[in-house]
Amino acid sequence: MSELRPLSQVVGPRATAPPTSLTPADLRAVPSEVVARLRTARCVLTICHENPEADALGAALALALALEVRGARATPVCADPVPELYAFMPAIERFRTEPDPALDYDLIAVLDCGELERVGPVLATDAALFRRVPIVNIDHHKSNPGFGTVNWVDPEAAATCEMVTLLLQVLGVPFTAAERAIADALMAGLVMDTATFQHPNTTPRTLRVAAELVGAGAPLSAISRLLYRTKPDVQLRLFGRVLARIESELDGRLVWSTLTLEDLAATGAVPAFSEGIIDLLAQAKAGQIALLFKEQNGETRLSIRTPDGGPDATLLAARWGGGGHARASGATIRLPLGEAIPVVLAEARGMLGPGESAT
Ligand SMILES: [Mn+2]
Repeated sequence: MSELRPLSQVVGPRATAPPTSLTPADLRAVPSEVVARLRTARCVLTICHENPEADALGAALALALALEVRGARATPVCADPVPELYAFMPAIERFRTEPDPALDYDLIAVLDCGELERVGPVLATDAALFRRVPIVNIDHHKSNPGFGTVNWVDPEAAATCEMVTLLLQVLGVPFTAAERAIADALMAGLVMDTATFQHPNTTPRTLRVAAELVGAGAPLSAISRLLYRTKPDVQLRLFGRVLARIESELDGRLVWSTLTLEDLAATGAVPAFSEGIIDLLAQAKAGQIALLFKEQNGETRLSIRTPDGGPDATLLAARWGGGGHARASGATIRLPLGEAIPVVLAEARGMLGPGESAT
């Protein structure tokens, strides 16, 4: 059984907290109004965005389980069914695609949603609920407009699960509670949004939060393998074909490869299996621009990666109406593969300049 601390030990900002690697400043970052709302709520809908990934699911699930540990009722909801990839998360079966009509919610916690519409169709099907019940908005997307009754938006947080971990510490819910389902859910979100602490969004606080969860028994290594280093054989064969065909020029500063419909047919791969190939191309040592051209029924999908200090990938993607981030962008080019490649390569060469003399 899990060792639950008695609720009498539930800590407030000025109470004596249990031993933790989290700092007082980490815990002060949790707005007191967020804590107050969650302390007093009796029946909470915890909802994340549609097309969910581990950070969204982990945050909504961990918060629901923690509220139950505190004696409240809670329903984790995601408008879409949970993808099979996340079946390893304990208690993931608790997710519903709609609020429980039998419950009378007095609080809605919206998690990892850059805007309220991200909760999906449930916003329309349960419009009255969303109008009537106060919303606590907990999110780390910079663009979040603060749609909640109470808002906690922290773009410095690597994951919404980082924020929820801090919140649960303040609420005094042990991370070992719910037979460790809370710790595992939060760790899955951290691993997902940081690519196992490799993305530059990882801060000292992210690592302190992770230390707390590993200390509670969350299987960091196993979760990382499940989320990032496990692939169907068919997908590995697809990667092999695309990687075998890598080309480069300008002393290796421009690298690219292609993925054709024939590659999918020959390996039996589905288009989603191309996920991750561009990140392997981006491992080319001298690469300043890595490109993957994917054939798509008369059009070409372009993926772009550039290293820290390299060209702005959004500038290249913008030529065809695409976008993304400075280090990772994409665009759809309304040309067949064979015509798109020379056009894009010419633009990319222009961004890189003429070889050794370039700065
Ligand atoms: Mn997230």
